[in-house]
Amino acid sequence: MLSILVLHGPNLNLLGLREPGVYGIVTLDEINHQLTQEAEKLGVKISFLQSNHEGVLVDAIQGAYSQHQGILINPGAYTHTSVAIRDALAGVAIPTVEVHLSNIYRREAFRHHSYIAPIAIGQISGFGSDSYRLGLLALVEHLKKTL
Ligand code: CA2
Repeated sequence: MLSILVLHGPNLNLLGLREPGVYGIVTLDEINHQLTQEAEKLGVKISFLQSNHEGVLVDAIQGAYSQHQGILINPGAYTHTSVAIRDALAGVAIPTVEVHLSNIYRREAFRHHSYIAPIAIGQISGFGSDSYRLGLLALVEHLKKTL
């Protein structure tokens, strides 16, 4: 069975609890629950990790090698800063889909650049919590076609 690792970056543990005007009212637990249901429908296994620490995310990506066939990641603010996360994803060469709750291209200029996008299969940005569900679907479709 295909196994997907979902990674949530810094501050995403605050979803639904702070700044609902920007990021909505859905909590991270609710997003993970929706993804678990979607994964069941798609017939794939799914695991989750949220961390506020860049090195923890790098370790999780390295640990995914030969354990997971796909990575779904919202790198949060590390999207715009982290060469380390990009290098880890490129290093393990696990097909990755990048997702964002907000449309990063409608926001401040510093959010328009992603270090992750060039090494990802693709990016889904701007659909709130649906970005994760759409991203999982795109990732699993891609894996089923290519593996
Ligand atoms: O839109 C996204 O998903 C982002 O990855 C969210 C990041 C932001 O830095 C990226 O530019 C775009 C921020 C996540 C912070 O989440 C919070 C949630 C509730 C309260 C405060 C922060």
